Amino acid sequence: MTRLVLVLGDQLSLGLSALAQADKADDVIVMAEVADEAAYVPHHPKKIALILSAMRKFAARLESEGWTVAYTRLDHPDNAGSIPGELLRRAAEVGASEVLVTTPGEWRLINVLSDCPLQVQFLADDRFVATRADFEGWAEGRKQLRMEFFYREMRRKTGLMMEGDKPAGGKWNYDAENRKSPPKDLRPPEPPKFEPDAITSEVLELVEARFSGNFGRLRPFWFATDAEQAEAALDHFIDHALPNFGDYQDAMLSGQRFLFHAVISPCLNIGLLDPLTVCQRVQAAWKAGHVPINAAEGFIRQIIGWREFVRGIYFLEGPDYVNRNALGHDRALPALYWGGETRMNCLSEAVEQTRDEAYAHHIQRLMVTGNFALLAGIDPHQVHEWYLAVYADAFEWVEAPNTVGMSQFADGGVVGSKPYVSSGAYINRMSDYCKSCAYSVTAKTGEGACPFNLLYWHFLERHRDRFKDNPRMGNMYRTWDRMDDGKRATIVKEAQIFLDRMSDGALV
Ligand code: FAD
Ligand code: DLZ
Ligand code: SF4
Repeated sequence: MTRLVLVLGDQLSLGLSALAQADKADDVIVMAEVADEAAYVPHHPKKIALILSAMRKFAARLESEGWTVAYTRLDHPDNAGSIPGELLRRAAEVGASEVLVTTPGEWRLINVLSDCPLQVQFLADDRFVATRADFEGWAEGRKQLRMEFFYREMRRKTGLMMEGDKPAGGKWNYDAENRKSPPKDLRPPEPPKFEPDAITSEVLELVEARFSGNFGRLRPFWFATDAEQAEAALDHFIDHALPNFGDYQDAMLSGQRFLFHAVISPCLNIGLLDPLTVCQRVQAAWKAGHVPINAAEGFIRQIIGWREFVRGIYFLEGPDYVNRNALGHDRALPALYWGGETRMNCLSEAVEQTRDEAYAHHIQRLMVTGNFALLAGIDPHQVHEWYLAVYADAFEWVEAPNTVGMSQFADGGVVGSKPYVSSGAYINRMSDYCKSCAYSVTAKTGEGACPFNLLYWHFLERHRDRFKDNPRMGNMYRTWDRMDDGKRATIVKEAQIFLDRMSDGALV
């Protein structure tokens, strides 16, 4: 009996569990470009183009390997507009009643498929190092879930950077050697840029016609859209950027949008690269003496540590996770996040780069756009929807724990033990943004004082009851409490004036 095998836009891996369980001779693969998936947030046009182009190329690859693929294009007149709608249409066409699917990376789609009147069989997504059961087992009975301890388990499980049962080089973590301030003359390599081929060019025209109202520049479009290009991007990263990855991991420089980052998260998240293979390649480069241990370990930690950890949290915490708001923040996301004018150069740089590239690196996301939203008390759900929309690598299983948890502390401390907040001093140390800013990073109050300086203390004061006894925040409160009353009152008043002006739509 023919079954349908659903392959979603972020499941473009030949080793996918649904394909491994399917029968090439009898089953029909369903792939569909649908309006519903393009509409749950206003995705960046580059993200939509990446997914549609990669889906079309993957479908062609499957056909060339002998699979029967029922592929629906976005502009096809019979397109049902949703994933279950397309499944029902195809089921009627081929006389199928059963569907095989690798479990989607989003509760929304899991629920939609569970409610579909066909018989849907969910298979584990085994493109990760830890299964959901592994993570649940690790988490059980622990008061606090900390990435570092989970990461060590993943090192043991994979054998990556291990010498027997000991960490390579004697330490689990080489971060003390990372995070240098960037020198002025730093010259990072550019990531490789892939010229759109015929398939991608056709998709670009479609996206231009349908989604030009969404925030973000479609062209130039240069992302890798198939496994071969993704492999070439990885090779380039390992050869040219990885050796300096650790040193300048937290640096931010105007005009240097990628620094020594890999820019492979879109490929990893849609299935064009396998995370374990990527880590093995990085380990091999270290073993061959091409990269220092702090770079290799730091990079592998991001993938088998953070990436696996946040996925575990997303599924452990359940569908309501994206609605958490532990700090009760309710200010509307200001227009500057959608490209509205701002005098704050750090935000202007991060948002402009996001608009152009559908990419910003971790510290821009965490310590510029995320830090500001948290300090300003923006509604975390609006912040979550913004991150889910604007980055090419954004899928809820990875985006939500990073945004709702790590960046906005809206989960009350599940992902992180303290909020990631900083004044302008941190941004000034790690970037050159402050040099060209209308505000002064050294001014703490008064005309032209850096808004991060005001909002930082305002945040601590607003949330004193929650954070005053947090051992990792004691120093912050001691510094604040040592200031004289007059200065503290001025800071709180000026911060409030700033927030009111911003919410009134004034140029800030
Ligand atoms: P590199 O800096 O070169 O790191 C290598 C790889 O490690 C990345 O490709 C990624 O797969 C992995 N990685 C690094 N940090 C994390 C992390 N915190 N969580 C998960 N994986 C990580 N990452 C996404 O893939 N999708 C998202 O939607 C996403 N949203 C984020 C939202 C916020 C508020 C923050 C603070 C971080 C978010 N991240 C997200 C994590 C991180 O910023 C990106 O993975 C990284 O910037 C991708 O660029 P890169 O490939 O150049 O990464
Ligand atoms: C993000 C996205 C978009 C924009 N379009 C499609 C699509 O047309 N068809 C499809 O199968 N998947 C798409 N996706 C990816 C899904 O939204 C993704 O599979 C879920 O968010 C689960 O991670
Ligand atoms: Fe950002 Fe403040 Fe520096 Fe301006 S001075 S770039 S607002 S941190």
